Amino acid sequence: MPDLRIAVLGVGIMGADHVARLTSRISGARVVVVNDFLTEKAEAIAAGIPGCRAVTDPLDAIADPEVDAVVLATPGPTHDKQLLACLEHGKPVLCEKPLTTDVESSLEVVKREAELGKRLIQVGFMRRFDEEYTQLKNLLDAGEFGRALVLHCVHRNPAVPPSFDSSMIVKDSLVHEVDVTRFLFDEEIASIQIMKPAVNPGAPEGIQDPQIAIMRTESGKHVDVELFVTTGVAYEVRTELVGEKGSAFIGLDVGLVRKGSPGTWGGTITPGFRERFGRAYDIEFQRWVDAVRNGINVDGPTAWDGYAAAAVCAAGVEALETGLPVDVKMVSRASIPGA
Ligand code: ISE
Repeated sequence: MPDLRIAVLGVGIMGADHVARLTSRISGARVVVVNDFLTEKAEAIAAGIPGCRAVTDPLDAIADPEVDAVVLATPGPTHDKQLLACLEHGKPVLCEKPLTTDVESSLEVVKREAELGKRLIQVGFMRRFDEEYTQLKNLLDAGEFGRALVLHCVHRNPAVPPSFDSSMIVKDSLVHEVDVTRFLFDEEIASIQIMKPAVNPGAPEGIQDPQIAIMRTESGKHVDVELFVTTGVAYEVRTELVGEKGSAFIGLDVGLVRKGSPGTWGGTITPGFRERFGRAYDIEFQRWVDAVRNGINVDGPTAWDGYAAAAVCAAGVEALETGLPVDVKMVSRASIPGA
């Protein structure tokens, strides 16, 4: 079977990482086109890959007859137009989160894909491919914990880009726990509240950091998340599931533990999400490439999952402003046949 010819749109930190991954670790695929609004950057990356060229317009890259599938790592606000173009040209696409930046355009994308009658869009919620999350999900589905009741999560970043504001802690960071909750529990999130503890004096002026999110699923399960994105320490993502027959913890980051002098012991904490979830990204990409080559196109979170996450985050941003619990507003999945 010939290699899948991929266009990677957006070669910032994440996109460049995906180009490297596809070029060196993923089998059955090669990057034939790269695009970025910084054309020189795209050209420099293309120059380092045999048979790869830089294309200036992202829509031309999607339409290119020599491109079989697309990876979107462009800024979120450009996703809706690019996703619709992928649908129009029948190109399978792996779209980094968010699906789009607002609920309405996410729903539009879901509907347009459903009208086609075949799935083309996979959303890059990489935690679903992490070995610890997969293990937790398998144990839960096997009934090992009995009925799941509570999820306690910690999501800490050492730092975030200067463009980050309080609402991005919800839309860019909490969105992962939103997806993890839906993935583990197989149900929608019904409401969300955000508490605002005393602010970290080291956080940039005006940012509400940390935040505590409290979510409730449709069946009444409780999820709490500490979000703290300016710790100055390292990358920490922990999840504890509590069920009627026991509990389990993932994300302890326990690698090698060293004893040293004078009288200390310890190890290292993962510096950032690319290191912490590097293996998950590799698994995600290999499975996606295999799915596209086999004509299935999607093997992971769908456009619907992207829409559901957008709906919860929109309610989260409202909750951040009001301090009150906010109900999540979503259309029913059954109302869009094929979604
Ligand atoms: C970033 O965009 C990610 O997706 C990381 O996984 C998350 O930990 C971080 O908070 C986000 O800004």
